[in-house]
This record gives sequence, structure tokens and C-alpha cells, in this order.
Amino acid sequence: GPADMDPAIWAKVKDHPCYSEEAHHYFARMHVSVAPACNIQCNYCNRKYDCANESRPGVVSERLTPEQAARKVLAVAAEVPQLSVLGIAGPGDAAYDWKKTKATFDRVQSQLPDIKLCLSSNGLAMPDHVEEIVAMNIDHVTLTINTLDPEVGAKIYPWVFFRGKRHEGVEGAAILLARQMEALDMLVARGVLVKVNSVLIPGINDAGMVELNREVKARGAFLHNIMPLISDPAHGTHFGLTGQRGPTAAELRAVQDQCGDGANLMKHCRQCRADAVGMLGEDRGQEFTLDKLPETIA
Ligand code: CLF
Ligand code: SF4
Repeated sequence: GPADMDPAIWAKVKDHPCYSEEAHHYFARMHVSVAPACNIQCNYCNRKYDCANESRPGVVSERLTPEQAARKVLAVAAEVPQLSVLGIAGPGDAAYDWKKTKATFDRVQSQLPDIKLCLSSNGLAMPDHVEEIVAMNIDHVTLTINTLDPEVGAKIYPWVFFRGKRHEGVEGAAILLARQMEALDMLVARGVLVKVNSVLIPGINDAGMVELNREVKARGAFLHNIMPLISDPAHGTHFGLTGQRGPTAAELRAVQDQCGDGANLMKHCRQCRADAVGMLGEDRGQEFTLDKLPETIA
């Protein structure tokens, strides 16, 4: 609550439904799916669908250009008074597909200067954009970090694409990890609030989750959101096809409990879609599909 929080930080979280448990009862967020390109492969992702690092797997969102997205944000802002945050969380990686992310935010900010901007990334491309993120007044960034161990990473990420070259296995996972830690440190040093998402994958990364929580917290992450793997063979992901199961609710709770008090855990995440609109847990996206938007907005 505000009693034990730095006022400057409180000002950034008080109306952000993900960064404040309290705020999610009163404020809404929306996502626009403008960023389809991605630079890594996660074994829980089928690239036909939205990025599973910040959203529900197995969902296809309507992809928008930055211009279409800005029109949609204006239409939603006119209808949803609780709207406080615009997030870009896919359908690929918002930092890798940076030109589209930035173009969208620039357009929206020029028309709705008070809306908070939020983005989500696997972290690989993030260090390249931190200075612009700060200059654009983006106060909230999510990094999905699943392990501190490249051997474990190799079981989650078959490859990463970095500086024009594909890196497989442990080598690729080590590059990704180093960039994630660099991104986290850079963002924290500049006062950007960082939420770390981790997908809990039983038998793969669960044993390292408490250590991961301690590490990201020590580096200044504001929140750690440990999300359950959702693995459905029908989604056509590697893990789905190999029969990897997600954690039970009790297993997820056990890991959260092991992280202990003061672990800065987010527990109200609803694993949104990359085109979600409304209060958390509510999805009004179908009211604002492209065919329903006005051609121009005065
Ligand atoms: Fe969206 Fe994510 Fe920003 Fe929130 S969602 S980009 S931080 S505005 Fe929120 Fe949805 Fe959970 Fe994400 S409930 S999936 S944590
Ligand atoms: Fe899929 Fe997101 Fe992973 Fe890219 S970062 S492979 S879009 S889950």
C-alpha cells in the first residue's frame, strides 16, 4: 500500500491495474497487437498465436498497423472511462518489433498524453531501446525471465536470433539470459518499473524459481509474476506436443509460498490476450474490432 511506498513510485502504480492489486478493481488496460515479429523461439509458443510470455496461449489476435491501433485506442478511451494503461504485449516481441511499437506509442501519446504506456518483451532486444523508452516516458516494462541457468534455458528456448545470427541450445540461452539481466539493470537504474514474468514449467524450471525470485528482486524488479504454463496439445506448441504439463494450482501456490514474505509477487494476473480490452479478467475486445471502428476520429 501507499504507507510504505516511495511517493514517486506510488504515483506510477496507483492507477496501473497490473502493478497495483488495488488498482485492478478500478482501472482498465488495453492491448493493441501491433508487434508480430519475434527473435526467439519458446517451447510453449506456437507463433501462429499471440506471445505466450504475457498472454494466454492459443489465441489469435487481430493484427493492427500503428495507425489502426491508434484509432482503436481513441475509440476505446471514448467508451471506457476506466482506461489508464495501453500495453503492447505481442503478438510477437514488442522490443524486437520496435519500430511498430514506437510508432504506435508516439501516435497515441500525441492524442492522449495522460495514458500510461506499458510493454512486454523477452528481453533480448530490450537493452538497445532503453534510452528511447525513458525518453518516451514509458514507466512500465515486463521482462519474461524463466531461468538463471542456461542448461535449463536450453530446454525452454531451442534458439535465439541475435545480431543477425541464430544461436541454438545452451549458447543461445546464455545470450538471452545475459541480455535479460542487462535489460533489468538498465531499466531499474533509470527508474522504470520492471515486472518480471516467469512461466512455471514443472520438471523444467520449478526448482530454480525461488533463486530466480531472489535474484530479480535483488536487482530491483518491482514485481515478479509467476505464471502457470498452459499446455494444450491443440495449441501445437512443442511442450503441448511432448505432453509437458502445466503446474496445478497447489504447485503454483507452493512455489509462491517458498518465495516467502516480501517477495513482491503479483498474484492477480489474468493472462490476458494480446488484444485485451477492459478491466483485468474482462475482455471487451470484440466490441472494438477493426470493422467496428470509425474511419476517423475527430
Ligand atoms: Fe498489459 Fe502486461 Fe502491461 Fe498489464 S497485462 S502489458 S503489465 S498492461 Fe497484466 Fe494481463 Fe497479467 Fe499482463 S493481467 S497478462 S500482467
Ligand atoms: Fe512466442 Fe513470445 Fe516466446 Fe516469441 S517471446 S516465441 S512470441 S512466447
